[in-house]
Amino acid sequence: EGFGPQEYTGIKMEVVEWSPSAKAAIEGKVGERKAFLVAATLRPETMYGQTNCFVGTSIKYGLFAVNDKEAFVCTLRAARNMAFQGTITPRGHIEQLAELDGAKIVGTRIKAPYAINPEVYVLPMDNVLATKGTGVVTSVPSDSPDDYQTLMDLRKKTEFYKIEPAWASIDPVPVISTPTYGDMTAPAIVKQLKIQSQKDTKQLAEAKEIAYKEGFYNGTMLVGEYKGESVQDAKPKVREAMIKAGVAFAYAE
Ligand code: A2H
Repeated sequence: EGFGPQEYTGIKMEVVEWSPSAKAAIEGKVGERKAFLVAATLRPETMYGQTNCFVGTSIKYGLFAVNDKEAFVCTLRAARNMAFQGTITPRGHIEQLAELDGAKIVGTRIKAPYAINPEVYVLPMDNVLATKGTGVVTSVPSDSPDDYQTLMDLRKKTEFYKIEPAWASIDPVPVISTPTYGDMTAPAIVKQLKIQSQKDTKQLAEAKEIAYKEGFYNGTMLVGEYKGESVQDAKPKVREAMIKAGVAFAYAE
């Protein structure tokens, strides 16, 4: 990471059906608003390949009013940033409608904008940082080693992670091709580095670095409006299109 602010894309994942415990926590508090989980990503061009979304089970989230029509689930820290960046209005003011523990959000069904699988589930991830982005991570296992390894861990131990097998059943979707790793870059690098679980954080950091460079500099889009274009060209275009469509926004920190 360099100096100065990191420019993320905030992805709006509308809640289709709350998990029972999240539903109880927000009952009567959302009003007429649509609720969204919001994920911060550096790779908006991969959103076609979302298969689920991750939260940290011991992270505290809030449901924050954005305006009269919308409410966002994210950390208080992120809501503050959004209020100063003018995403949450009025500028500089935040209204928390409800508090939500990460564990309670797991099992919520949400829309994944631009994804080939239009609806996905919220799942738990050990390595979500409360101090980065929104605390919500949209999962693209084809191109993110962390997302891929976590999804594989969850599938192996659904009881331990307190999830239903169906919530983790969507397979990685090929969205970008790279010359070295083919159309499933993250799984190939995870295999090459012999990563066994999401606890292998050192190797995962290395895998993330390799996947990011390979995808960004050598990747070609396999799907979507910019199919056949380089990732470098497609990335800003997908970002702008998503923002224009109202399913994403600029988020910096
Ligand atoms: B990226 P950087 Cl396909 N805790 O989005 C842990 N990880 C978080 C996070 C948090 N609170 N908030 C965001 N992230 C993830 C897509 C993606 C990402 C792909 C490939 C690589 C990749 C789908 N997940 O990131 O530390 C988000 O995952 C590797 C660069 O600010 C976000 O982008 O550099 C990325 O980490 C931001 O990480």
